[in-house]
Amino acid sequence: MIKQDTSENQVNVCYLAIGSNLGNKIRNINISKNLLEKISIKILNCSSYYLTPSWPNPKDPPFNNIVIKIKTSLKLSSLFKEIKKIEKKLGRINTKKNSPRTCDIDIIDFNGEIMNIYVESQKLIVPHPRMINRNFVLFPLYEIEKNWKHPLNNRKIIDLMCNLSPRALTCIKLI
Ligand code: PH2
Ligand code: MG
Ligand code: MG
Repeated sequence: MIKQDTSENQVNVCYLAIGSNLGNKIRNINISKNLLEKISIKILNCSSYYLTPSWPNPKDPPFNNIVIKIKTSLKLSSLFKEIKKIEKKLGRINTKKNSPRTCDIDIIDFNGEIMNIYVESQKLIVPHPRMINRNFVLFPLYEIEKNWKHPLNNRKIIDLMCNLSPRALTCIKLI
C-alpha cells in the first residue's frame, strides 16, 4: 500500500546512499556524515568506501560511494529537506542532471515503506526507483545489510546484484 508521509517523532530506520565525485571526495562524504549526526540522526552502520565509474557517463570523474543505515525521528519530507540543506552546505551546485557533484545524498529505503510524495515541488519516491540498477548502491547496502529485501517485491539484495551487468559487477572497487 502506498503510504502518506509518516508522522514526526516515530522512530524510522532508513538507508542513505552518499556519493561524491568532485573535490576531496572522502572528506566530503565524512563531512556529510558529521552534518547528518548534528541533526536528529543516529548512524547505526556504515559501509566501506567504494570507487565506481560515473554513471551514465564514465568520462566524468569516478565516484566514491557509501551506504549508511540511520535511525531518525524525522519524517520523510523533513529528512529530505535536511539532506538538501547538507548538500548545499557542502557546496553542491545544482547544474545539469548527473553532472559532477561534491555531495549527493539519496534516500534509498525509508522504513521499508512505499511512498510517493512531493516536497517543495520535488518528487520523492521511496524506495529509490533506480537503486536496483546501481552497483554503487547495491554493493555497499549488501555489505551492511545482507538480509535487506526490496519493499516492492521482497526480492533479496543478492538477487538484485545478480541482475547487474557483468561490467557493473566488475568495475566497482573497494577503496
Ligand atoms: N550519482 C549520480 C549519477 N551517477 N555514478 C556513480 N558511480 N555514483 C553515484 O553516486 C552517482 C553516479 C546522481 O546522483
Ligand atoms: Mg544520486
Ligand atoms: Mg540525489
